[in-house]
Amino acid sequence: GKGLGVRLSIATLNARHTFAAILAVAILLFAAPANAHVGSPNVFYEGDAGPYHLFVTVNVPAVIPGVADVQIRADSNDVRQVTTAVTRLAGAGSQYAPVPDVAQRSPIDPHLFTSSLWLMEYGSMRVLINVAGAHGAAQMSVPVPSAARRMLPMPPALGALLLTLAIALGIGAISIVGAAARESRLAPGSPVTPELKRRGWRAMAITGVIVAAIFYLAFAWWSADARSYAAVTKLFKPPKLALTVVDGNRLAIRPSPDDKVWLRYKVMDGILPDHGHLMHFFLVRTPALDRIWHLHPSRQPDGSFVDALPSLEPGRYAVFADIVDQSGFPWTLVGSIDLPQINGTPLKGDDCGGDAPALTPSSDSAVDALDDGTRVVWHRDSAAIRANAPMILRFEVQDQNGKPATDVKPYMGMAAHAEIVSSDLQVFAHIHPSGSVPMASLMMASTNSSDSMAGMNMSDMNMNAAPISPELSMPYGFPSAGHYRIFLQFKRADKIETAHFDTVVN
Ligand SMILES: [Cu+2]
Repeated sequence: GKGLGVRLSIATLNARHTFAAILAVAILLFAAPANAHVGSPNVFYEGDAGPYHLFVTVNVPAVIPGVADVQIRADSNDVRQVTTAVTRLAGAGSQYAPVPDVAQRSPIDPHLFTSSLWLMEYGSMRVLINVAGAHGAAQMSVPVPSAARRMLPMPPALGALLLTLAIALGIGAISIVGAAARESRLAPGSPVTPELKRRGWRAMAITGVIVAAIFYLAFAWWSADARSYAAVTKLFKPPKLALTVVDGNRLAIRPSPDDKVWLRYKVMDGILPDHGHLMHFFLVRTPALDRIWHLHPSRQPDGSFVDALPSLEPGRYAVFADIVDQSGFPWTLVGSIDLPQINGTPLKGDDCGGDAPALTPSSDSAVDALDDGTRVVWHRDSAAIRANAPMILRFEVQDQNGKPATDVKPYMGMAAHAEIVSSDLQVFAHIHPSGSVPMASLMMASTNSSDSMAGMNMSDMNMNAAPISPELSMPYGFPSAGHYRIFLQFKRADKIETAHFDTVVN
C-alpha cells in the first residue's frame, strides 16, 4: 500500500512539476495565446498536400496540456501512410518536429486516418502532416490555436483517495522515524528504556512538524498552480470590446480597459493583415440576426480602430472583431452596442452588408433568392446535422434563370466567406473554402515549411479577375446542438452578395 502511495504521489508530483514549468515558459515567452471564433474551437482545413487532397479536422482539447484528435480524410485511394507531429507555428522550435506519430487507417473507411497528438503548449501551434503514397511524399501544415478553455475539477473520489494516501504516507513517515530513534540501536531482545521512549516521542514530534510543513507547502503550491492556470483560461476567453459612436456615424473600437489580463499581452500592438485587412469587423443585429455588416475598420495612431458606419437601422447589434496576432494566433473580440438610426456613408471597398428575415424558432432554409435574382442553394443532406461531425458545406450560386452563375469572382482573395452564428450568440465562426484557419496563419505556416502552400500568392489571387466556379464549398463542424444561421458572402461581377441559410443542429 505504501509503495503504491509513493509511486502515485511521485507521478502526480512530476506531472504537476512539468505542467508548472510549461506554464512558466509559456507565460515568459508570451506565446500570444487565445481563441478565434467564439465557441467553435476546432480546426477544419481542406487543401492539398502535394498531389493529395485532404480534409483535416483537429479537435482541440479544452485543457492544455491535452490530447488533440486529428482526423485526415484523403480524397483518393493512393495514400499509403500519414504521419502527424506538432510544432510551434513560427519562431524557435517550428523547424524541429518531434518524432511523428503514424496515423491509424480506419478499418471501416480506408480514406480516413486518425491520430492523437499531445498539445503541450499554449499559443500558435501547427500540425505537420506527412503523406506518403503512389505519387510520392508530400507535406502539409495546419495552424492550430492551442488554448486552455476549461479547468477540470478534481473528481471528489480521486481527491479523497490522494488525501488518504498522503495521510497514510505522513503517518508512516512519523512512525518509522519514531521506531528508528527508539529501537534501532537496541540489541535484539533488550527492553526499551523510558529514556529511549522519550527519544522516540521527540523524533516523532519533530517529524510531525516537518510532515505538516511539507503538507502546507504542497497545498500552497497546488493552489498557486491552479490559480495561474485559472488566469490562463481567463486569458483565452474572447476579449471584450469597448465601442463608442462619435460624430454621429463613426464607431471607435478598442479592447475594453476592463480586460486587464488580456491587455497585458499587448496583442493589438502587433497584428497581421488577413485578406489585406488588419481587422474584420462584423455587426449582427440581435436577437433576430436579420442584418449583418462585414466592415474593415482602419487603425488609428493610438492603436484603436475607427470605422465610418454605413446607414444602419436602429437596434442592438452583436459585434465580433477578428484579428490575427504576430504569432499567427487568431482572436475574436466580442461586444455589443445599441445603435440609433445611423445615417452613414455608402459602403466601399471590401465592406458589405446584407439582410434576411428574422430568425424564428422554426427557421430552416437551404435556398436564398436575393433581390437581384441571384439564387444560392445549400446542397445539404436530408439527414439531420449533428454537432461535432466534420462536414463540407456545399453551396451553389445560380443566376436568375437557375443556371450556374458564370460571373462569380474572388472576394478578398477567397471564393467566399461565411459567418456562422448560433441563435444564442454563443457561437460565431468565420470560415472560408480552406476552412476555419485564417489566411494570415496559413501564410505563416507555409513560410515555415517546405510544404505546398508556399507556392500560393495572395496578391495573384486578388488580381485574378477571372470568374471562378459557382460551387462554393467549406469544411466545418457545428460545435454544439442549436439553431444556426449561416451568412454566405461572395462576389458576382463587382457586386458583393450576402445569402443566408438556417439550420437546426442536433
Ligand atoms: Cu472571410
